Amino acid sequence: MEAIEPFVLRVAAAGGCIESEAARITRRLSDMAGFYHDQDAYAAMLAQDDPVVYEVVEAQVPEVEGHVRCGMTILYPGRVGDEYFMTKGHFHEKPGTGEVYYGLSGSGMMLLQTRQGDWRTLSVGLGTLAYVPPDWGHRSVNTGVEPLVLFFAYPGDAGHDYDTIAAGGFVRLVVERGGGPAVEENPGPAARNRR
Ligand code: PAN
Ligand code: ZN
Repeated sequence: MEAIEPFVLRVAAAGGCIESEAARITRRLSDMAGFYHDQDAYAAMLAQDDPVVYEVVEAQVPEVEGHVRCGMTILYPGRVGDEYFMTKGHFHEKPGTGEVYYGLSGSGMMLLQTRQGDWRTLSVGLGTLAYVPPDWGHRSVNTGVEPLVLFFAYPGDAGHDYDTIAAGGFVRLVVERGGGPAVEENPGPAARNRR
């Protein structure tokens, strides 16, 4: 296994900041074509602005068995139509690899589903540990008004399969109804824009 020096990262909940050696990925609205169910709302919003939807700050840990990849996701508040800002979501490529999340600020939900279509939701946010068992696809959703900041840790060799979710989405959506979040059936690509 590749050896690295032990290290600490200073994690600041409010600013979502990890100092020292960390890679930062920024996902803007324009990076999320096809992910939101209301494609008209997506296009209209993008015509006005291209906000940052989320950032991932990840420690430089080898992507091999035995290491633990870790970092944090900063998911900003907002909506595309009635659907709250969310991460793309993925399955881990390597079967049998789970993940732990811990909420440092904000509030939201995690959508989970298996490749067979079984699904769950978890409340996540400040002070909540969310356990993603092996083989459950996962997506974080910010249903609050502050940034949702989540620390995460997962096996170094897990790998990421984005294609499955990009193609079919999750079977449930987290949408705003009457001022609060509701979990609804995803009408699917055929029903998009009919709502
Ligand atoms: C997290 C996610 C992070 C961003 O590190 O990668 O929250 O979500 P997407 O990767 O779905 O865009 C994780 O679950 N890693 O395995
Ligand atoms: Zn993951």
